[in-house]
Amino acid sequence: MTRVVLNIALAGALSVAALNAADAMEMRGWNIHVEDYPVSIAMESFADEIAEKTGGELTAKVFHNGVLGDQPDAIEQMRLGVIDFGEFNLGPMGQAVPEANVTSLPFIFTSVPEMYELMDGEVGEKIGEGMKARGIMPLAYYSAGARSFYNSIRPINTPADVEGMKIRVMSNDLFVKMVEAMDGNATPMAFGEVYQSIKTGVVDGAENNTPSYESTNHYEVAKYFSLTEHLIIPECLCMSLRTWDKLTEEQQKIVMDAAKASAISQREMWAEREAASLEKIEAAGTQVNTVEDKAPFQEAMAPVYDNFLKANPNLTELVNLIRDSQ
Ligand code: BDP
Repeated sequence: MTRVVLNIALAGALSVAALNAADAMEMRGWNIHVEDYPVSIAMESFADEIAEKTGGELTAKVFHNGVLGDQPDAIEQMRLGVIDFGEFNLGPMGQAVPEANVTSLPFIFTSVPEMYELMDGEVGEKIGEGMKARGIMPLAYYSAGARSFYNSIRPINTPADVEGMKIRVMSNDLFVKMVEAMDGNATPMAFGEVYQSIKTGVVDGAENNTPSYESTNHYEVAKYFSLTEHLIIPECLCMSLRTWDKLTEEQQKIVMDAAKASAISQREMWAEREAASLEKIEAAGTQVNTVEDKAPFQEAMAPVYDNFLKANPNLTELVNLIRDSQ
């Protein structure tokens, strides 16, 4: 008798467990960075909060170091719902979402705080609408600071210093045009290939923020870092719309709140990491030079704007929205 009762109870418990397992959903997330990077730490806190608030019904596993593929591929995978979420730079995202390209125009934002303010407001909303139309649900905007040029040959102080240099860029035609505007040779290439390419002379340099230059050890092979700060491109923690649509309203709210909270901490960690990275690269022998006069770079890169607006007249309004808020 006792045994029968126990068995029934056990069977009941098991079927509840089976039901929960069937209901529970684990989402897979893409990240290109190493585990101790501000983006990675913030993504982990996003995942922890989701698991905690849903009582384990919804979980998120973050795959760091780009193991789920290179960035442009991963964006496509996410649109298809093969990857559920990820943290993407709006540069490579411009291939899929034209609206995102406005943030890849050189010197479009004048400072990182200004970028935050605009991305948290109407500009971010407009770009987000573009993402949604292409299967991507934006959750929150992270920081990637400002990007500057670095190379193994010489410090860059004027656009003329870039002439003839082979520079790796992220995959987006705008960046090719940007380097060509200074008579440099641009090579779009995956992030993970840059170290070896500089080391073997396939390219002379690249452009990025100090935390990425430091975390990838590029400072070992390209010792001139010139603070041109020509691009301030936001990053997006976002989700496949296919995955988003599978969530209950309550889960969507939990995911959205967790994303927003993670962005606040990411931006704080970002500022700290920038300072720490600068210290580390200087100690390692990088020659960092500030670029006092950025006007010649802005002038040289101006045709990038003109050509972009000529090719995308429908985005003029969005560019003006940024300009008018400055
Ligand atoms: C880093 C971005 C990352 C890009 C990388 C790159 O955070 O998303 O993949 O630059 O240059 O700053 O490819």
